[in-house]
Amino acid sequence: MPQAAFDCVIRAGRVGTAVDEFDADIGIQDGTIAAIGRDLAAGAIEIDARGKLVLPGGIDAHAHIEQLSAAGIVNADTFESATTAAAFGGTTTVICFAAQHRGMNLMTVVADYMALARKGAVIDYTFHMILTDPTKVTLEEHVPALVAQGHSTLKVFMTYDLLNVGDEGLLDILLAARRNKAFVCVHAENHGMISWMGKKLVEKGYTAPKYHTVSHPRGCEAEAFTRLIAFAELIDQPIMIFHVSTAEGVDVIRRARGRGLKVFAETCPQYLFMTAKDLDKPGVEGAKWMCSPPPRTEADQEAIWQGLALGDLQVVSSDHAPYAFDATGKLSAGANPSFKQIANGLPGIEARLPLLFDAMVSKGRLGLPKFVELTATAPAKIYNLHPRKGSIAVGADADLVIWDPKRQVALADGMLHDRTGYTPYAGRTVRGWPETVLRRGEVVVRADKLAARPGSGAFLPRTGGAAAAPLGRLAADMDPARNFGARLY
Ligand code: DUC
Ligand code: ZN
Ligand code: ZN
Repeated sequence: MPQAAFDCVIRAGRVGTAVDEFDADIGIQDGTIAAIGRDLAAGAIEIDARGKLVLPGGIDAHAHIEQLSAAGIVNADTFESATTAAAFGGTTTVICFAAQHRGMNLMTVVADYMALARKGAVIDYTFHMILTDPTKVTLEEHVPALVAQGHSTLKVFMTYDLLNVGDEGLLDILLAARRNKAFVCVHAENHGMISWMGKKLVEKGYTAPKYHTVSHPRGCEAEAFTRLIAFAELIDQPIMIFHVSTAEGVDVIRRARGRGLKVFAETCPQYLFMTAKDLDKPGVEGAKWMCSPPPRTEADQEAIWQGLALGDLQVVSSDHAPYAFDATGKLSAGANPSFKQIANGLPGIEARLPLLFDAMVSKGRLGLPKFVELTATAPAKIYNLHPRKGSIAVGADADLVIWDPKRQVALADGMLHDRTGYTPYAGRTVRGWPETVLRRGEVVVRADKLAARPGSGAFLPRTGGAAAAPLGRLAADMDPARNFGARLY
């Protein structure tokens, strides 16, 4: 028997990238793509992809996994369950969080999350480091050491009593990022408005989950974006604004980008497919749709789609933040909590790509190349995982998903692989489903079965890369040539 030319050949699929669509075979050797062409020689494994789409594995750049909240609740998933759910949903790389809480040593925090991922992950992973305690030691010793180990994004909260770093803390973090060539991702909402509205609502007895949406007035997003952008411009530090939910927020970002600033932005399926009305359910049922920022209106959805179309927003991540609808999660404060006592977050790591495929490819909104761009290529480029990840090219990791564009799936509670037991998209039918998933050339999902060992996911060390590089446009107040010689960097 002649020796196979490749470890694996995916044959006769319709290959899709962020720029092209073409019919081809893909030959895989030693975990990477070795050839793309017609009538390739045999593989030891042959996968027939006729009638199917072969797309890059998804990159989910925002997922909370096995993460401890400031209130002491651990989310529902382990690295094994969350990354299994991700793989079933066509995602082969995840960027999750190493979450520092106040008083914690960042070095230890990162080591602990790394150990959890090393043990459980079935897909490849890398981290954003959440900073809630930007002490001198954290910023001047730990951040440089961790960046050198391949942890090159800092994530910051501008809200939450126990997480937000305040204006000066944020400036310190932006400066530390600039010094270390790291990137900064931000949860940007006005803390005072949220806190004040929350108190007023609860005081007057408006405690149901739907009032969570009212407690995050839409203006709190545009205000925080504007302030954050002013800070980033002062420091000359590129930023990523997480989970954009409002039309006004999109507008602020567009104007900043129009001035040439390196402001990147993300949204999530919950802001494209859900509205505040989803939280209007009897009793505390609406808690299942509670996330921060909250879903808004159809007009906001349209504005966000437009922002994606125009490139003002570049990435659609899940913001997977899974809490079960029971005493371990959403109902940890009892059976009838006020919205202020309910953990914020939704499961979404598995449904992200099918929902977007259905909207963008099956129904045609923005089309297949844009689907690939938003869900794989752009996050790979922005987070400096490209060209290893995020596209289909010779030399790239063979992270490939074979989609059945015709398969219709009715989403229902209990059918996905995370451990919340529910999906906020229950009752929705999507067309197009990730059937076979390869991670570095290995089949990890096939015929609705997982074939990957926990811990087989690889850590992806990263530097900040091009997205994190400052513009070199010094603000006058930071420029010794224009600030009477003060050296502040
Ligand atoms: N922000 C997130 O990014 N995820 C979950 C909750 C939150 O507020
Ligand atoms: Zn957030
Ligand atoms: Zn998040």
